[in-house]
Amino acid sequence: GQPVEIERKHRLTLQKICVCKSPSPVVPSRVGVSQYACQRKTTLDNKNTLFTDAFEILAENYEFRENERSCLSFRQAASVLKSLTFTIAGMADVDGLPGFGDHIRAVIEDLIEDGESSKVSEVLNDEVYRSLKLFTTIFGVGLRTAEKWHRLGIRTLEEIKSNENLKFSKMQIAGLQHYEDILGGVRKAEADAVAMVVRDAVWTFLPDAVVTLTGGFRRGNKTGHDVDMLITSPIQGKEKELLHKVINLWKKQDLLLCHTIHESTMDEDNLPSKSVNLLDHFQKCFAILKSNQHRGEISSCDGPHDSRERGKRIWKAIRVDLVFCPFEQYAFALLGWTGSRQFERDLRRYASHEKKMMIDNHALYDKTKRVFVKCESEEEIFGHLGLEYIDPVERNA
Ligand code: DCT
Ligand code: MG
Repeated sequence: GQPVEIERKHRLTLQKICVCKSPSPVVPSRVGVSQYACQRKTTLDNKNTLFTDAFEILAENYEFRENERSCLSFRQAASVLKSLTFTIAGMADVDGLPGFGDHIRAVIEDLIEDGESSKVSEVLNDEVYRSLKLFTTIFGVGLRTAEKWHRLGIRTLEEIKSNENLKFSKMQIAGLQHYEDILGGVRKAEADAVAMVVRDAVWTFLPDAVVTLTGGFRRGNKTGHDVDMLITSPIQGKEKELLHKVINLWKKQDLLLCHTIHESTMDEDNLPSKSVNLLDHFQKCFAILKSNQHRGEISSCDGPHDSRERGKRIWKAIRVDLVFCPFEQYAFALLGWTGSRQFERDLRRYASHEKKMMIDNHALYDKTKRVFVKCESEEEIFGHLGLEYIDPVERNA
């Protein structure tokens, strides 16, 4: 790729990115283990689930309590352990690993000695944690709503559903309606079937469109919580027309159980962004689709009540995210939407701290040369960042 002139629009976009600070001082790393996930290979073969499961519970609790620093420390530590090719058996194995401070070491010590951690048990028994965990698994329910419901004394799904004073968004109504289906997650075969339905719909209107399954499934996961689809068109600007056409088609086919559209905020850099909690400026759609359970394809058959009352589940509700990006940003969007979250976080941190560059889902900016670096593939992006290419299946940080 050739460096290109600074485009003001992109520069402003990049200035808004929050680059996470390293949660703990840099410790000399244990033989070759980098503090950055984008310099580690992390397959799905996690040899340290005992520790990483515990860390993820503690991190989530810190997230609920809005202790960002501790949350990140535990997520980073879990991520480091996931990349190891051996199982931690004693405290000496942890020496020199980047970011392993006293709090983290204490939890590891407990787990090595007793096979369990009192801190984790405490969290799992904590009433606030249990409520927030339960409520935030409902599609459309964020931390604020979950906290509010907990403060109102609500503790169970039944209490939510039967409370006549609560007002629900359309996403929350659908989230409650299809709670079990969504909680059950998505299998790879189901994701492939949904990907085909998305392709069919998109190609009806634009046969040249590029439609890619991203997220955890691109990293080789056998299951996931949703299906992430990235869509672009080599014909400039054509992708902009797609979403509304696809939605109308699916409505006619009776495939849509719920959808929310976020229009692109790419051209609104001069306005205060209304979408601070979204990770990029692309047009996107968060939807729940009907997926056929048996034939492995989306069905437009009966409604849920008819089929379920007869004991035959004809379809399953599946969470789908559609993201539409301009062709010249495709490589960045693909890299961003492939994840993992920790991998993305560390890619941004690495670019900023080690290379004086900024990367987001739209572009790569070289702060020294003051240019945007054009990239047509993920390989090129890694190259420009001076990183060895990491395959998607090794980005499970
Ligand atoms: N992503 C990110 N930051 C966010 C949200 C998402 O970097 N705040 C990226 C990383 C993964 C990708 O988008 C898709 O997100 P998810 O679907 O939430 O994650 P996943 O890895 O696909 O995992 P899951 O199996 O839970 O869907
Ligand atoms: Mg996903």
